[in-house]
Amino acid sequence: MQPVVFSGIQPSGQITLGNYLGALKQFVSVQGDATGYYCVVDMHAITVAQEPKQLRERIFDLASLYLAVGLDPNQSTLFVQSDVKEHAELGWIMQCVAYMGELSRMTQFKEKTEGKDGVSAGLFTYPALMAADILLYQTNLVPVGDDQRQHLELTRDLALRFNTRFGETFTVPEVLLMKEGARIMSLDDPMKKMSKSNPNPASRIEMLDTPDEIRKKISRAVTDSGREVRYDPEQKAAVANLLVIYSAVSGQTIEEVIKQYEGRGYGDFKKGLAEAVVSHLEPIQQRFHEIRSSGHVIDVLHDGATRAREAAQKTIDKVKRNVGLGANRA
Ligand code: ATP
Ligand code: LTN
Repeated sequence: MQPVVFSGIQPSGQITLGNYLGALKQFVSVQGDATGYYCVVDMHAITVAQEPKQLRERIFDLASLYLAVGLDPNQSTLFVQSDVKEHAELGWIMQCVAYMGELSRMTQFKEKTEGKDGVSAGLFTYPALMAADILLYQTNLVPVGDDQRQHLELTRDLALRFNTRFGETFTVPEVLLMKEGARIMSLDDPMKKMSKSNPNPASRIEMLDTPDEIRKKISRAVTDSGREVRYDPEQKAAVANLLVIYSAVSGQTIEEVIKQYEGRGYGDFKKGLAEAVVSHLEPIQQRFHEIRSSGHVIDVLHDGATRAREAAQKTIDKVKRNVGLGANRA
């Protein structure tokens, strides 16, 4: 049997090269060998304020990008989280399995709330909903970026706790991380991860940036002292990050890239990198615009939700039976 793979991305901003290299690219690379479920997690997005019209547009943007990078709706199930209400249902049950203590230890929650007023309760219980997303499909593997590792650990803990308390119900999933690309850093600060919600747009490359925007951002990216292109994540974190990006978009190994720039400075290296990114993204962008304007994505998402619902219902029936919920005696 093929492994079940599940992952989700929030429609909370413009998708970045970090999201692509850490997550999306893995979705495509496992596609032939897995039963894949790829979700637009809109209910996660509303844990922080979203403008309704913009949210709806971003849902279609993200789904179109799923298709543009190569997810094939005949092989993978693409859908929107809120279209399958079993996510909310199991999300609540997982909130009742998760402890306040473990949720308070989540670093993403700490980072996203630091110095903020009006933090929603949903942002706090967010990892319980994420666990529900994954466990509903009896998932074996979850391709994500490095920042989601802690949430995955919690998901495993919750699955094990549930199985112990209520009997074997869930498959305990494993995280799938890219060897390189699991943590792409900001262009303006190699100590921070590239993020779609960073207030500085120059800190990230967005999947739909124009070639000129990409060239400009890369030419302004911070580098380290010296002028030698060398892979040293400790001493030369900024250049190491650019090398990881170069290797991922060009298909060359890091060693090959270094060799190519031997004896040449950062200027040449950045120019080469910009062209490699531009030419990697160009066909994706072209497909994106075609798909986005065709309206085809609505049918894909409806069909995906129907298929996802079928799988999710099986799990939720089992969960309710094992927990003792509802009026069914089955
Ligand atoms: P935000 O920064 O607004 O929280 P995000 O950019 O982290 O959002 P998510 O929707 O939370 O985006 O993440 C989608 C996927 O992309 C997740 O699997 C996440 O681990 C991965 N990801 C996000 N940023 C990076 C990055 N800089 N490098 C590698 N993977 C990343
Ligand atoms: N929490 C993730 C998004 C997310 C997810 C999921 C990822 C929600 N549900 C299920 C993998 C599997 C994030 O913030 N990147």
